Amino acid sequence: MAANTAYTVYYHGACATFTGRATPIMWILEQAKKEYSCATPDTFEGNCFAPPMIATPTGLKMSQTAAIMMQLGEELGMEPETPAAKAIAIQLSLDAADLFAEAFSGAFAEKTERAEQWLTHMDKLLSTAGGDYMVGSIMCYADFSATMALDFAASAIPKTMKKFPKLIAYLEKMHATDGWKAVAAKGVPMVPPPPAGSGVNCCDAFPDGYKDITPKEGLPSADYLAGCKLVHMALKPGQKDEPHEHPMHYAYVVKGGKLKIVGAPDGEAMEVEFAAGAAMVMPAGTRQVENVGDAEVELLFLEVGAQAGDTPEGHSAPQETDAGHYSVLAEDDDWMVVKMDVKAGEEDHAHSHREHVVYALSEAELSIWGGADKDMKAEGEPNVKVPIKPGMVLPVPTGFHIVKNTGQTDASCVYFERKR
Ligand SMILES: N[C@@H](CCC(=O)N[C@@H](CS)C(=O)NCC(=O)O)C(=O)O
Repeated sequence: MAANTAYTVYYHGACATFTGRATPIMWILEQAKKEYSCATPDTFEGNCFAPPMIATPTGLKMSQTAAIMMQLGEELGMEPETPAAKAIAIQLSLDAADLFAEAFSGAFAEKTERAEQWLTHMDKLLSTAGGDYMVGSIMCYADFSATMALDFAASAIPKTMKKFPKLIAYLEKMHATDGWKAVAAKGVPMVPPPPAGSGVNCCDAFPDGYKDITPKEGLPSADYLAGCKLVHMALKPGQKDEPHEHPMHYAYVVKGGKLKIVGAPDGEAMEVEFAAGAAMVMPAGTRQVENVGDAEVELLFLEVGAQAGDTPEGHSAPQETDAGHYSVLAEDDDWMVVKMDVKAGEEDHAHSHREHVVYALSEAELSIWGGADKDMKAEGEPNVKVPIKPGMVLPVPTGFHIVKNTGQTDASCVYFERKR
């Protein structure tokens, strides 16, 4: 019977869905052009606690990623030569295992300082190595150990990683190795599939805190707000929602407070003090939000889809015709968040809107004269009188109109409007 010359790597799902800590083992075996196969941990017969485990052609069976890498480094001729360099490689392999474990636990999302300390340490090892690699001028097994930790850091804490251009350049070099490329070609991610919350919208993930308030009746057209969702979020102090995903969205702070947002804006955790009346443009992404302040926080946001909609002919935006009544709080090329404040008895000039949705912040009575003629006179009876109260959502048609506050109290509204 022919001797078994192949290695076996035992790991979850036989490395078919994610390669995890088995990744550097696969890199080094590929780099050394060794034959190997992957198997599930339950088929392993040996005295080991947790995957990854390996079985080598000589019958050796072992676990612990760092120890496996040291063993393979020696066995495959990929360890440094001098005792001093060998010692540094051992340290680096163990450092990398610790760094990976901390990063993988998600702890860095909250402890960016700790993440930065780790990366500073790795950067120092590289800078003082006296060559292009972590332990000098020749690549060794510990470079693959370090690459696992740094690759993971680059995806988990990209913003912190960007502060270390030398580490990024080092990773680029490691990504050009045969070993790294051969594993990449398998198309299996290093970390398990996306976190909980991906693909689940906020209203389904946490109905206690998020309500879909997109207007459903009295719509100006059948395709009004197509692909958009107006959401009202209210989180009480101490309340934490479930992971969820947002498309691109635009937010307005109805009631301010302090939120901890995990996953924003770059996959890291942020504690943000939201001031009432502020607005912002928010990128798409997976989030989990906790109210870490002592007041209820209320946010309003419009999640948006593709751009669609008409621009009224001779468009005349109210923030230009009536800057005293209308101010743009946040905007990008596609949408804007606008605040309208019209005191009791005040009236604005004829102006026009693209598709927009209005949320009332105060109680008042708005009288609206609608019309396509921007020179029209606001005489006679208004087309509509709308008694507004806080929380009311108004689907207003695209086009020209004049607004007058015919109530006894000042009117405040916020609206989200397409910009093209
Ligand atoms: N220190 C070990 C950690 C091993 C480990 O945490 N393995 C994970 C998969 S990457 C596992 O499945 N652990 C199961 C367990 O600890 O019970 C190593 O670096 O290999």
